[in-house]
Amino acid sequence: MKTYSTKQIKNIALLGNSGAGKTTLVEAMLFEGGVIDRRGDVDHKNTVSDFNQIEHENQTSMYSSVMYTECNDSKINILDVPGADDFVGGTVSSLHVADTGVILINAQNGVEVGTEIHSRWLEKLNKPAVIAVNKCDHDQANFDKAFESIKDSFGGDAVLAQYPVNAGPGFDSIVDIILFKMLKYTKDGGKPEITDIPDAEMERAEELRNELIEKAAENDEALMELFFENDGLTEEEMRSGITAGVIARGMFPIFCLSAKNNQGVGRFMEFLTNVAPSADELEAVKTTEGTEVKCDESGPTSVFVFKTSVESHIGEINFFKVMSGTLKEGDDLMNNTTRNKERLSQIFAPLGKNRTKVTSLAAGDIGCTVKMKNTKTNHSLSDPSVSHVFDKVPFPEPKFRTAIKPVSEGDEEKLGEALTRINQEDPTVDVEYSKELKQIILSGQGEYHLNIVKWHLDHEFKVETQFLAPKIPYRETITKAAQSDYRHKKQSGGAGQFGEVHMIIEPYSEGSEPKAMFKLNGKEYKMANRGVDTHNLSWGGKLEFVNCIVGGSIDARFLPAILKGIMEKLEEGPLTGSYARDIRVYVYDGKMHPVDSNEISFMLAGRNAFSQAFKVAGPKIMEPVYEVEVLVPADYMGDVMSDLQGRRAIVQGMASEKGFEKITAKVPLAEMNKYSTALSSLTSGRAMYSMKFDEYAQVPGEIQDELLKAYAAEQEEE
Ligand SMILES: Nc1nc2c(ncn2[C@@H]2O[C@H](COP(=O)(O)OP(=O)(O)OP(=O)(O)O)[C@@H](O)[C@H]2O)c(=O)[nH]1
Ligand SMILES: [Mg+2]
Repeated sequence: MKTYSTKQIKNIALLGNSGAGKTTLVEAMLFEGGVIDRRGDVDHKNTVSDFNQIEHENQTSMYSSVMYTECNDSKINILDVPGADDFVGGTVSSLHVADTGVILINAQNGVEVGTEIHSRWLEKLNKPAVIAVNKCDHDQANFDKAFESIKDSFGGDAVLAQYPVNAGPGFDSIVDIILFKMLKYTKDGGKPEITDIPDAEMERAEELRNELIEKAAENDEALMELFFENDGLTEEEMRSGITAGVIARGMFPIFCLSAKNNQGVGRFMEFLTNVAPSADELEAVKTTEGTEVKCDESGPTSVFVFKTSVESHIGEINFFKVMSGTLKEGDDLMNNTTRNKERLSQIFAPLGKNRTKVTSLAAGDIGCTVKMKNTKTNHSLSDPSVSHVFDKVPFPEPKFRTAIKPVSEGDEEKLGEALTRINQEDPTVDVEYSKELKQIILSGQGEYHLNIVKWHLDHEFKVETQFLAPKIPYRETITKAAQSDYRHKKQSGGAGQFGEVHMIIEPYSEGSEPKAMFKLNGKEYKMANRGVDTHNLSWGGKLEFVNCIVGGSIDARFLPAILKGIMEKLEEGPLTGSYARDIRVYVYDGKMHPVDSNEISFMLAGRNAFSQAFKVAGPKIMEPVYEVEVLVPADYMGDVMSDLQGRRAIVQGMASEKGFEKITAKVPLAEMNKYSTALSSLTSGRAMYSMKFDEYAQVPGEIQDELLKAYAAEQEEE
């Protein structure tokens, strides 16, 4: 294959709800571009894009895949993504490097929840988009209704560039507003016969042309003037206006297709090559340090790796976008993320599970390579003369968690290795061995997502596993001040042990200052503050240690031992054995023995004094609370709200957003178990949500009692 220059390269991500026909459209695009000579079919499990066994079994895409096709002396890199939100990782990484999103809409259903989710991502990443209504041949196709739903969702910026004359089983003709012609196809599609627009369609076509021209001119003042001067625009002028409109996200032109019958596909590709922006037409990408990197093929080479996959027989394949310069086979680049050198001895244009060897790739192009030593998703590489590091793919936070363990005990290590590999290929799968919970916690985007992970473990890694209910990482803290003293004394032959510690503990909160005086149980305690140490605890929260020793009652050299004793107790809170946090300790008095005092004695005295004080300081269990955002169609609002209330949610706000109601609430993690499944069945899959950790909050009294009972029972069992 020849090396295409930056201007000849268009990177598109195919987006839209599951079943819209993205993978089918890829087949038609590759066929039209002469890259394949026979179109495969999702139902026959022989498409270029869906090449994984699990995708064949489910007849749906689960991973993003990258292909190229050629048309009009241009190269179109196609990123086909899964429509199901469980596999959103592949969508986000693809969108990160795409320059235009093509939103495919099923003419049967119009805008669906997957369409909404993908358009929100496009908006978030500020990427231009065009819309294509597919399945115009389907007997249930209803183009006008689909168009209405597009208008509801995208507003007046969605304008028709084409419409089908006869959507439905006999579909064969499209009126093309830009060409101002009619395209007529045979049953097998391919090249259309181009005819004049028939009289019966003329009025509608002229009206739409005016709308399109007005919209195209809206984003370009000079064009607007031309439009008024000449009472219209030429095709060439219209194209530049549409490009400007698309780049500014001020315009979403709509096309129509039958991907299955290869109707409208060639013309759509031609449009993409003429009008979709190339990478250098978009705002220059900035490095994490804020340096602008021009997408210029003559600049220093830099690439960004957006995807890593592992293929049997080949090993790791890294997919990248050339961010600047021209990458040549054999180039030595510096991995600026890991600071090791990499040689890209062979470079390829990816084509599903295959690839075509190339000698160079210009800025803006997408390629892949094999046999890199230590390079993975999200790494930036460059010519050593620059050290660009690009922003990472903004993968969403996990929202579904489960505990996982191997069925046979000897498989722990194998499971660990397999999960590490899975995480490298799909960064939205999170694995954590929690020492605290004594569980391996697997998190992902939904139950379906994690079930597919389990399938890979079973079938590819041959580790049989089971899912268990995940434990909640509770915390313990105190709610009031308490005093205690403890003397540790041991005198049994040989060297003795002696240490005595007096302390007061109180709740710590951010910004609060140590007190100078306490009145507890009718007694006054003066605190002479001689130094404060604030420790950030690795499990969150703080411990503040205030040295109030006067008159040398305890030697300064024993203070670290006292602190160590307290820390030990913090790691295993007295209520449920969970980590404790947010406590201030004042050590204000004590006693030493001239011979027997040593570190061990003070560690034990400190630990026991702290434990005693903790128990009378109004100890409370805290639980992690997440900020949850739910987007739900208005009809389901009531059901979703009452479900949330049943989950102890505290609703923070409600707002309407593009036909959806947005609920923001704080919900305890303990109540979010299997929420993705519950929400989906409550709303027939019409809602979406995200969640992120917010804070630790005290659990209500009755739940604390339950947890204490459960812990006591657990202790008895052991
Ligand atoms: N009638 C008709 N069927 C189509 C058309 N395009 C795709 N299909 C069928 O629709 C089904 C789904 O197509 P896919 O290409 O897998 O859809 P997708 O958008 O890739 O779906 P996901 O991978 O699940 O996101 C398959 O059975 C296709 O054969 C079309 O233009 N007309
Ligand atoms: Mg697909």
